[in-house]
Amino acid sequence: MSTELLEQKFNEKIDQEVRIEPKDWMPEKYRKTLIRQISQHAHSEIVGMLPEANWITRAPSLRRKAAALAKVQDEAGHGLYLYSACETLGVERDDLLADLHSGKAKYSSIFNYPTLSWADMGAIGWLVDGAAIMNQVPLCRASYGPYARAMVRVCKEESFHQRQGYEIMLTLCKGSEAQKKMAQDALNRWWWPSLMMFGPTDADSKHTEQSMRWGIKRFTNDELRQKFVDVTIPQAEILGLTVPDKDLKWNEERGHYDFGEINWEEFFNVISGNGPCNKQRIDARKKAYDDGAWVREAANAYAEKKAKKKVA
Ligand code: BYC
Repeated sequence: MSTELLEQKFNEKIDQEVRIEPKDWMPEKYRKTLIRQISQHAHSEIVGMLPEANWITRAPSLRRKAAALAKVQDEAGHGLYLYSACETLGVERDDLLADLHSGKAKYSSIFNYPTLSWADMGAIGWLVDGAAIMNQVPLCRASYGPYARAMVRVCKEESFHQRQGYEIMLTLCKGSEAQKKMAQDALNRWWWPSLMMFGPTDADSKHTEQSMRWGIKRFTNDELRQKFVDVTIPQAEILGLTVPDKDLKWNEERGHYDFGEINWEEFFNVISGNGPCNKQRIDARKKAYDDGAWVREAANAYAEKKAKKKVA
C-alpha cells in the first residue's frame, strides 16, 4: 500500500475515533509526538516523587505517612506504565532516561519548586494533582491505545491523591492560626506554578493544533487552565483561603472566572532548566540511576542465564 493510502486510512481511523494500536501504521510525526508527550509525562511522574518523598519521614502522623508513601509509590507506578506505553512506539527506556538526564527531554515545570512546609503536601495534592486530573482525564480518550489505557488507572489514583491533599488543607484550615497561615503560604507559592502546568497560552503553544487534530490532546492548554480555575476557586472558598490573584473575579457574561496574567518569563525560565530546583532534581535522578546499576546488571545476568538454560 502506498504511503498516501496508509495515511488516508490512518486519518479515517482518527476521524472515526478508532484507536491506533502499536502494530498499526502511523505517520512518523504522530509517533514522535507521542514519544515526546508520553515520555515527558513519565519523567514528570518520576521526578514528581522527589519533592514529596522528602516529606514521608516528616509527615505528622502514621496515617499521613502511610498516605504519603502510597501516593509516592503510585507515582512510580504511573512512570512505569507510561514508559511501557512509550516503549510500544519502538523506543528504548534507557534512551528516554538518557534524554532526561542530559536535559534534552522536559518534565513538568511544577516539580522544579521546593517543598518548604508540611502544608506543601496539602497544596500539591489539592492543586498539582487537581491540575493533573483536569489535564489527564480527557487523555483517557487519547487516540493511541496504550496511552489511553494507562491513563485510566493513573486518573483513578490521581483522584485519591487530590483528595488526600485537599483533606490535609482542610485539617490545617480548621486548626490553629499558625496552621491556617501555613496553608495560606503554601497556596500563595503553589497557585501560579499550578496554572503554568497547563503549558503556554494557545497562541504560543506550538504543538496543540496538530495534537488536537490527531486526538493526542482533547482540549487546548487555555481551555484546561480555565476549567481548573473554575473548579478550584470554590474549593479555596470552602477552605477560607485567598487565591493570590488580585484580578480574579467571576465573569457573569462568560460564565467563568477571569484571572490575572501568568508570569510567562518565569515559566520559560523554569522549562529551560533554570528553575529553583532543576539541578537538584536531575542530580537526584542521575544518582538513583547510577546507584541502581547493579540491579540492572544482576537482572540482565539472570535473564541471560535463564535463556541459556532454555537453549540447553
Ligand atoms: N512543563 O506546544 P506546547 C504529573 C513544553 S502532572 C514543562 O503546549 P504540548 C504529576 C512542551 O513540552 C504533569 N514543559 O506542548 C502530577 C513543549 O516543549 P518541547 C505531567 C512544558 O506538549 C502530580 C513546549 O513547552 N503531565 O505528571 O502540546 C504528581 C510548548 O508547549 C510544560 C503531562 O505531561 C510544562 N508545564 O502541551 C506526580 C500530561 N508545558 O517538547 C506527577 C500530558 C509545556 O517542544 N502532557 N511544556 O520541547 C500534555 O498534556 C502536554 O504535553 C502539555 C504541553 C499540556 C504538558
